[in-house]
Amino acid sequence: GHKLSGPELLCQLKERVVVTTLTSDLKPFSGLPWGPQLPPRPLTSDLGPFKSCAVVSSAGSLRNSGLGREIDSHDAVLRFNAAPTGGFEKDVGTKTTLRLINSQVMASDDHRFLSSSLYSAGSLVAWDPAPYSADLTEWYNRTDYPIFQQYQRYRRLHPQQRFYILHPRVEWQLWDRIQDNMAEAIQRNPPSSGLLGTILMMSLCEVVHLYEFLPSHRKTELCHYYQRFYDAACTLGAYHPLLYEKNLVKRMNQGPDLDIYTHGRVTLPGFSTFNC
Ligand code: NCC
Repeated sequence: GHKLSGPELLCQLKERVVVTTLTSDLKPFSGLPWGPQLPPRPLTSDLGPFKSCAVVSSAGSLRNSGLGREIDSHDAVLRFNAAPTGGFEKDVGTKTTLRLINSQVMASDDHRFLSSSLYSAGSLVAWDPAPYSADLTEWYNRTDYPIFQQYQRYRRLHPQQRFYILHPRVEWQLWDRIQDNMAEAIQRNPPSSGLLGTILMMSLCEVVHLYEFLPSHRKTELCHYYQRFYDAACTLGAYHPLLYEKNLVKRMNQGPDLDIYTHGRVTLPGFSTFNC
């Protein structure tokens, strides 16, 4: 069929992906004893709007990028999972406004989610791969990892920190946009944290800069900038439809192609800045 242009794709995302987080008034949470631990309002009512934002992928190609100062110059910075700033400031900056974490990170012993100070900067947003057509109650009863148990524990230990859970509908509304814009059938797994975080920032910011989501000339098989582990699947995808996500982002990029090559930088407009 007809291949959508960048602006048309942006409009589809704006109109068909409703970025929101769980609130304490939603069923089944409203009827649960711990339900009031959830925020009363969604993240988009509590945070922003920001002028300029950075989304820092965890890619190995950030190593020796020297992008830290540029990343810190943004009004808000989003990081992922266990990606640290300490020891990597020159390349990834120091500021953390938001951290998007998958439920695997929350649950695995390796990441010491409940006790590590890595997670104490900024606000947290967690997500868990929900079944495609599940409602909240079905998902609640069979999450991939024990996201709700860990959420309750973390809230008790860190009651002052803002902590949201992404509404699982967002995953599949975004997945539908990817599938609709690809000729072949893609795996029915949710988008990566990288694309989920990008959409989140597009609903909070006037302009969003992604770093090393589309790899620069530093492209490497090094998986993360913070770990000595090599696997090309980190950049190209295995479980997540990452290659398709990157194809969409490339089409929506409003910055020069040279920015990708030199800085691994993509520029996307915030949803509030364009009409469809
Ligand atoms: O690797 P991960 O992602 O934490 O990276 C965050 C986001 O950065 C982008 N990325 C990362 C590495 C790379 N070489 N290129 C990239 O473009 C991706 O957009 C990615 O989403 C995840 O999406 O949550 C993921 O989490 C890891 C892992 O669970 C955490 O890092 C905790 O250890 C997943 N890895 C495994 O399950 C082994 C990964 O598949 C996706």
